[in-house]
Amino acid sequence: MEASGRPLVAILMGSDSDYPTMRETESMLTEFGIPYVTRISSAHRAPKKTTALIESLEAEGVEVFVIGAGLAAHLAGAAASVSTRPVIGVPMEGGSLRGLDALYSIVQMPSGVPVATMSIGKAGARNAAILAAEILALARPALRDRLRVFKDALERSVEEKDRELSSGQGRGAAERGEEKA
Ligand code: RP5
Repeated sequence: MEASGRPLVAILMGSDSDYPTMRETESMLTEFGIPYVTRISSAHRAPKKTTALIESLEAEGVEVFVIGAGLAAHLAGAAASVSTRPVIGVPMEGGSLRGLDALYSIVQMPSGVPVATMSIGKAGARNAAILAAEILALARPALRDRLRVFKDALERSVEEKDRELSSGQGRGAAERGEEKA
């Protein structure tokens, strides 16, 4: 699959202030070779533009929406109310409630309008890309192979950390200033 082909994933965010977090989604999609498009819209500040944008992205062939929003986050729910494609929501960290407001807003969808809600912040943004890849891989064996490679690498990284810890070279030892020469 070519990363530069027709976008299969649309990354939407409520504001440019969400971009430092949503770049994590972009990098993971790039790692999997999945073409994407990134846009800003706001369900609260620009509701008509938001609906039109989601409809046009769907008409252009986008298969999964990844949506980051903060505070009284409404963008993911708004997309899910318009689209029949899977919508994955990423709550932004920040504001007075440190992202709990966005988490509750995105996860507490009424019956009939599902949004797959990730964890708050950058981990959620990365996981959103992985979940999008897993959805797309249902019909794309080559992408399934890339996901297998990714999961195997993840497993190896844990083994490596365990080995480093046991040999006194791990991050914990380094933080305590006990690293062996
Ligand atoms: C939300 O309001 C956006 O998703 C953003 O997380 C938050 C704050 O937006 P700005 O005031 O930084 O534009 O709609």
